[in-house]
Amino acid sequence: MTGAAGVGLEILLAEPRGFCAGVDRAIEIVERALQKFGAPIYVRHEIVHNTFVVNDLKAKGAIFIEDLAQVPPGATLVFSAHGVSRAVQAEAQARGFSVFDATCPLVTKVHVEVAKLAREGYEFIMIGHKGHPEVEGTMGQLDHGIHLVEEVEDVVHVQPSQTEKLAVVTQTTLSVDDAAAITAALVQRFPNIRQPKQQDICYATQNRQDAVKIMSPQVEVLIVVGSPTSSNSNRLAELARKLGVDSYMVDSAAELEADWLRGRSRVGLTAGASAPEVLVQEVIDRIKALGAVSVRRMKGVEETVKFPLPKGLKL
Ligand code: 0CM
Ligand code: SF4
Repeated sequence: MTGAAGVGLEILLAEPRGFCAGVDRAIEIVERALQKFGAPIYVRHEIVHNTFVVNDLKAKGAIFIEDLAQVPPGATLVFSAHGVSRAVQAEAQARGFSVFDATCPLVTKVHVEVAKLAREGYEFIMIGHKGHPEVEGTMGQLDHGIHLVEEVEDVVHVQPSQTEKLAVVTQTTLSVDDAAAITAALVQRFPNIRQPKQQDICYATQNRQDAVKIMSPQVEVLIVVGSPTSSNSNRLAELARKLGVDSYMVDSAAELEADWLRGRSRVGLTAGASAPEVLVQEVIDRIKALGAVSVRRMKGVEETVKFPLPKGLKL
């Protein structure tokens, strides 16, 4: 015991945390493609937003690119879990790549809804973060007619060409509460706006935020394992802060600072949907080395969602 942390420091472990079904599937697609077709396998964008996962797959022979011009003719290409625009799909086809689509089925569901409602003449307001690959992919399902709002303040400025047939769609990994506030502002401005039957925010995002809400009153600080690029991981740290709890994101155990735990008696620990459990265990070991004496698992909903792999990847 180094004495850095408070006496008798306890770790509370959030449930659920870490990998979701879409991330499991996306990583499995790259691993199977490597096993079946051999290296290199090209992957458009980080397969999921996690440094450890990306480095691990790079070591196994995956090459991550942003621009399809970087992919040689005849190569095997995987689309990331965040999905791609129609233009990217068309370019991959035109260049003749052998494509495996690791887009999470819950993102594809949003794409399908956009295409269906567009055929019925709808225009869209998308709630999401500008520049995020999922937003580019979903907005890129149509040539025009999707307007992005990032916060409540944007709602007064959005200018659809008509308000009779207007629908709202969202990125899957948003803050549930922020998305609800933006949706409420949209409904106030456009009372006819159509909302999805079931929210576009996915079960994994919802469950991990719910777990942080339950945990926050019981801890003095929350550590979130996740990479800086990961939207859903960032939302967990942000949520804890909104609830008055100091919160820090770490990409690996090495980033955890002893000062964060000084004088604390309870630390919460969770992980974004793209952060592997091995990193959580390394963070636990590091907090123990700094003085934690016990780990307690919170009760939480059990996740049983599983998505099938695309055809052509059976080993
Ligand atoms: O969307 P986000 O940035 O949270 O992506 P991620 O790779 O961290 O998490 C999994 C997903 C999706 C879609
Ligand atoms: Fe799919 Fe949600 Fe996981 Fe993203 S976070 S991959 S949308 S299940």
